[in-house]
Amino acid sequence: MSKKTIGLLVMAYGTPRSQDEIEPYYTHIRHGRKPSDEALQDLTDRYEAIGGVSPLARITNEQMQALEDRLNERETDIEYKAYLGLKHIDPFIEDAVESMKKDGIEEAVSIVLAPHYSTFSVKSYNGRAVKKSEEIDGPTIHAVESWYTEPKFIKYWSDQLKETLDRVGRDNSVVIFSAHSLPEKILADNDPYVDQLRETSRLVAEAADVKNYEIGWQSEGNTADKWLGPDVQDLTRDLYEARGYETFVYCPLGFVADHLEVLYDNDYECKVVTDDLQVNYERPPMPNAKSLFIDGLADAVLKQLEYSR
Ligand code: FEC
Repeated sequence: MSKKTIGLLVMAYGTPRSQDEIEPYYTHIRHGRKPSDEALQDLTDRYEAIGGVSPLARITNEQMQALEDRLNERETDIEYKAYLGLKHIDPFIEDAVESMKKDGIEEAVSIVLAPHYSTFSVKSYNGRAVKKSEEIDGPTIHAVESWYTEPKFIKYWSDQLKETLDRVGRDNSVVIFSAHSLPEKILADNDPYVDQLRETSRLVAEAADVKNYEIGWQSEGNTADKWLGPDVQDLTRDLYEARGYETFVYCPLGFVADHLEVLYDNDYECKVVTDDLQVNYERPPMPNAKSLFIDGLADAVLKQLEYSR
C-alpha cells in the first residue's frame, strides 16, 4: 500500500539573502512603507557587523530538512513533504500553500519556528496560511499553535544552562531569559505571549537548577509604540547595580536560531553593557538544527496531528 503524503508547512521569519534584498525585506516588515535612508543604513550596518548577511536562511533550511527527515524516520505509514513559508521574504507563506496545492497535497500540518504564541507572530503566520488555503481550495492545515513547554525543547535549554552554570557557578551569576519585545498594547487583548515566556523560563530554570533568573525583552522595533520591557540591556545594568552579579547568562528563549537579533542584539549590544560593567558575558548556543531540539519539534507536530485527526 502506498503511503499517504502529508504536507509539512514550516514557517519562519525570513531574512535578506544579500545586501540588495535588505530594502524590500525591511519594507515588507514595515507593512509596505519604505524605510528612510538612515533606517536602511542602520539595518545594513547591523548585518555588516554580523558578517554581511544573516545565517538565518541557511539555518531555517537545515531545520526544515532535519524536521522532515526526523518525521519520516519516526512514522512508517505517512510520508511528510516539507514546504518552506516565510513571513517577510520569498518563498512567502502563501507561495508554500500554493506549492502544496499544485503537488496535490490535501492535508498538511504547520509549525512556526518560534515557540510562543502571540497575535503579532504565530497568529499572523497561521492566519495567512489558512486564508490562502481557503482562497485556492487548498489543503486542510492543522496548525501547531505553540510548543513552548515541549519537553525536549526545555531539555535542550536546561542542558545548555547546566553546562554554563556548572562552569561559571550559580551564586554570583544570573540568567536573563528573553524573547522579542512586542508593542505593549498586546497585553490589553489577553495575549498569552508574556505568560508563555514566563512558563518556559520557569521550566528551564527548574530543570537546570538555576538560582537567579529574570525575564527581559529584546530587539524592540523602531516605532512610536510602547514596547514590552524591561529591555535586556537596561535589565543588565539594573541587576548589576542591585545585586552585583559577576556573570550574566543570556538565554533568548523566544528565538531558535543564530540570527541578527541574537548575534547583534545579544552578542554585540548586551556585551557592550557587560564589558562596560566589567562582568562576564555568556550566551549558550542556539538550538539551530540540533537533534534534541528537532526531535522536540517532531513531537509537537505528531501530537497536533494525533489531536486533529
Ligand atoms: O535577519 C535576521 O537574521 C533576523 C531576522 C529576524 C527575526 C525576527 C523575529 C521576530 N520579530 C518579531 C517582531 C517584530 C516586530 C517588528 C520587527 C522588526 C524587525 C526588523 C528586522 C527584524 N525584525 Fe522581527 N525579527 C527579525 C528581523 N520584528 C530586521 C526591522 C528593523 C528593526 O526594527 O530592528 C516591528 C515591525 C514594525 O515596524 O511594525 C513587531 C517577533 C519575532 C520572533 C518570532 C518570529 O520569529 O516570528 C515577534 C528572526
